[in-house]
Amino acid sequence: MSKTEKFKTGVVCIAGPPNAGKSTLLNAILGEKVAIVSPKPQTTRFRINGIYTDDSAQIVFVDTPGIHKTKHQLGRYMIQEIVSAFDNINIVLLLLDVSQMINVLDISKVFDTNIKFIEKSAALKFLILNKIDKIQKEQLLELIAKISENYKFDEIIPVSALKKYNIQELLKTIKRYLPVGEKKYGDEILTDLSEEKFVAELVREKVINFTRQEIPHSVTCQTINYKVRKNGVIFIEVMIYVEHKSQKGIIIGEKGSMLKKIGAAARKELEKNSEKKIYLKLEVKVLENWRYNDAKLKEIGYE
Ligand SMILES: Nc1nc2c(ncn2[C@@H]2O[C@H](COP(=O)(O)OP(=O)(O)OP(=O)(O)O)[C@@H](O)[C@H]2O)c(=O)[nH]1
Ligand SMILES: [Mg+2]
Repeated sequence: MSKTEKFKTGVVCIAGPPNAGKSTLLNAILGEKVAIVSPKPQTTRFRINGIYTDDSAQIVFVDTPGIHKTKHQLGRYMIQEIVSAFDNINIVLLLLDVSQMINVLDISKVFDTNIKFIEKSAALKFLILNKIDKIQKEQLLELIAKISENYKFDEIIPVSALKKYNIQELLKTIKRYLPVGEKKYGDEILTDLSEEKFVAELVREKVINFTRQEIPHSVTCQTINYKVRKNGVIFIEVMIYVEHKSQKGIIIGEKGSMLKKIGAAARKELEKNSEKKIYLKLEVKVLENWRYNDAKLKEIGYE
């Protein structure tokens, strides 16, 4: 930063439909994984703040659940999480998956619900066209022309969150719009997500990736014990809740094989990140129809 430039700060919300790549973008910006990612929709269930700091700015990025219609209390909770992320922010990034848009004749089908939703926020609105690695350059240019004809955004920025294309350009543009301010967080602070919550999320990510159909949606995880032992080993106990008895059997698997696979994958990733020895104990419990019940949601941490 040159001496004449002032330090910028602000809050930027990442919103958009499920599976667009919002959490992947947050991780790409931070250069570290703080939000879980999966190819299945509705992975993120609550707001996660990621704090990006460099020499010229400190920006809080808020990852949110996907904008969707819902039939249950968990879905309503998720929608509330998005709406509450719109308070006191500078910019909303509406993130869309371009590969879902290039063959759509009437783009209003993709846009209208999402735009109506983000209009709940008074902040500036940037359109972020994600997954450009999946389409041709000509297709992207055509799409941008079509969008510009019909919609007004403060900026339109194409990126690939997965391949990390154009992320620096995105950051540069965001900084141009942010006000001058002072750093609120230490440089080393990356997220407001506690270690306990991150571990539970990571176990849930493995469950999502190893199971099919309704299971990913019916599962939630909660860390019920987290201790650093005298020998430096971290002992973590995570409860995996399912909605029905039959799902418990699927998660455990034959002779516990599925549970073992989930645990091993989560532990491996945790050990790689923390460089500490981790002992991860998983348990599975049935909490009948927890997604449909406010009291049960509260009990397992959705407050
Ligand atoms: N090819 C490609 N895939 C991407 C890109 N960004 C994300 N993905 C993939 O898209 C899928 C969804 O990514 P997420 O980051 O979980 O999407 P999300 O918007 O957070 O989804 P929800 O939390 O369900 O709302 C994952 O399989 C990602 O690897 C991208 O730029 N290119
Ligand atoms: Mg997500």
